[in-house]
Amino acid sequence: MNAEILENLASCLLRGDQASAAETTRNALEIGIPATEILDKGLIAGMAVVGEKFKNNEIYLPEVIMAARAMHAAMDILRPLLAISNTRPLGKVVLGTVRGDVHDIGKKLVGMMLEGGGFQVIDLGTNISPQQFVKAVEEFNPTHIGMSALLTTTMPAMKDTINALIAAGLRHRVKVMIGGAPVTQAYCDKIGADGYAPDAASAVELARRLLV
Ligand code: B1M
Repeated sequence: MNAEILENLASCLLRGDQASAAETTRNALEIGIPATEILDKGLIAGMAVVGEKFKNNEIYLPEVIMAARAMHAAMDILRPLLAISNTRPLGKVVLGTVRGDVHDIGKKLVGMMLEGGGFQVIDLGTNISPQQFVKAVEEFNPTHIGMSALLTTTMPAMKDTINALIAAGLRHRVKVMIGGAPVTQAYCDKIGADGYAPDAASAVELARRLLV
């Protein structure tokens, strides 16, 4: 039953069906499937298939856009369940997708999980320039900044942002976390970020580790 409903949810993404994605998510919650399982085995699994089909030219950009909208519709329902309120946050994370990159699904998931893990999250959005990150560090005085990149062509903006923080004399004030499908630990070491996380749950562990 659980497997069936989660497969159903994944196929809602493939069809780009926002209404069914939302309804199936509600049904899954009603029958007691935990929000994290709905996320991992339904939505993220579904989006992986979308990515594979896109790569193989079996589907095209409009279908991917529709899939992303369906994913957002489902994530909106899960958000309050993943993000518990915490009166005294462990830390403050300024989050953004780097310059030139509009992918935001993974970044939003990271934000939700961080909130659920007790962090205050300031999500700057997508296509965030190094200067915008610097301005946000000055304005919000966060403990961490989190950068997401989904394109190999936009990964260098992570290094540019670190350079901009150094130039502004702010690098020592924040821990820099990076992630996104093409990002690796080796890249993190190469550009001098403080940590890399492969997925949203590990991003929370990393943020906690970097606090000490
Ligand atoms: Co685009 N796209 N896309 N896309 N897209 C990819 C990334 C691609 C791999 C598809 C493919 O070819 N198979 C490919 C990149 C190739 C490359 O660079 N190596 C690609 C391309 C080429 C493009 C365009 C250039 C296509 C075009 O225009 N011809 C274009 C670029 C636009 C731009 O950004 N300038 C483009 C556009 C789009 C859409 C707008 C249609 C849409 C994005 C909608 C949106 O986000 N609102 C889209 C989508 C949806 C995808 C795929 C299919 C799915 C991405 C996704 O949401 N995955 C993607 C294929 C794929 O990744 N398999 C693809 C689900 C999400 C939960 O996973 O984002 O990896 P992910 O996040 C994970 C982890 O990576 C990690 O945690 C998350 C949750 O576990 N993580 C972090 C992410 N950020 C983190 C930060 C952290 C820590 C962990 O710390 C701060």
